Amino acid sequence: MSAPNKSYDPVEVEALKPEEIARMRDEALAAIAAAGDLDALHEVKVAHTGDRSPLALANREIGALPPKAKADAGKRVGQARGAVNQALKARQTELEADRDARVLVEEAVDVTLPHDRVPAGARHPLTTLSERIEDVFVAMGYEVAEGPEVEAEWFNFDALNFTPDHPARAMQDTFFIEPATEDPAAGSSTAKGSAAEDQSGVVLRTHTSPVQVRALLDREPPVYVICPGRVYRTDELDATHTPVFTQVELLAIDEGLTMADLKGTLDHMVQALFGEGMSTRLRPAYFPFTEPSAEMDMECYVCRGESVGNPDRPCRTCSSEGWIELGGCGMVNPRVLTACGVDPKKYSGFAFGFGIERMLMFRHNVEDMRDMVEGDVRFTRPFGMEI
Ligand code: FA5
Repeated sequence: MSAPNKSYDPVEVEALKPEEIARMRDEALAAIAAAGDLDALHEVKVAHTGDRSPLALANREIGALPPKAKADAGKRVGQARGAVNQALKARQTELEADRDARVLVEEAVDVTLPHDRVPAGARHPLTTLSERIEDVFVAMGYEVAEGPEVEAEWFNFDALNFTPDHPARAMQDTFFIEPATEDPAAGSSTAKGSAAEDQSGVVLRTHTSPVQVRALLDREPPVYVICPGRVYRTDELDATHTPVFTQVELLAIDEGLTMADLKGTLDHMVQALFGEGMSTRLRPAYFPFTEPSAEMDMECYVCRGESVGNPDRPCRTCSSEGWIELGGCGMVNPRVLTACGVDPKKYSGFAFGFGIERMLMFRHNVEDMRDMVEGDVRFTRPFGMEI
């Protein structure tokens, strides 16, 4: 028996010829270079490196070759496949970089462009409520009057018949900007143009009542004015007090005005603001600038008094008292009229003043006054859009 003929090594397999392998490789490289995006490259990859690709099929032929031819063909196919894979990888990196650069441009956000979701603003409920109150009186012929928040002590106190030692002037209640000049000779005259007026200190007004005085000095009677405005007191900020709050003051001076006119005006106001049939009541009180003076209460607009003595129907708004305290009022003290140069024998009148924050509290069930001053839109938003 003869030994195997090792010199016999046929290489005549068409698909493995060097020029054929080079053609397959070049076709693959050309297709890779021509792939314009990652999807196209994926198709090229499947076509030229997948199981049914020409190079993969050629690779399968190698196993049938004799050793020498197998080694040659294996090397050729291996090199061709290596070149194709390397080109694929390089093109993949290139196309990914292109895609990333394009996405950056296409999906860029221009933060300077105007957008259409700017929330429409609205005014604070304190402003809109005080304007609603003004409107009630403007409709009746009243004029809106204003005065400075930094006020002469004379307007804030003296002209309103506060004695020099009245406790409200004390540093604990009043923010003083400048103290009064001490001159015992000046006394405590409330007369306009007196030495006392000249030596008056300067305060942040503690109420809107000094606007009464300014209105009387600026106008000839009859005078009908409504005066909204910000006032200041040295109160701590808590659930029911704020050192800066809003008052609305009303002053009516004419011939023959009486307490009945005051009562009718108050009733009209609460009916206009809280509904038909509402009424007010007056309780004796003291203010230096009104005589007689009263605290004014309005009927509870929620329970209309039905909660009083009725544990089955408690009312949070009035604490089951049937009445809600509004503020102070009275007939203008003749001494104030005299200080403003108005003849008290000919003219009389009434005034009232109340706090808007407190009214906003009971009108809208606001439990804490601090919410009104903190500027959080979650508080103001439920009041809606009033421009
Ligand atoms: C006055 O200020 C008088 N000028 C009212 C007046 C006018 C009486 C005209 C007679 C004639 P009083 O100090 O009571 O009165 O304040 C009126 C209202 O301001 C109070 O009823 C209350 O609603 C409100 N108020 C007082 N202090 C504060 C505070 N710290 N924070 C919020 N509201 C306040």
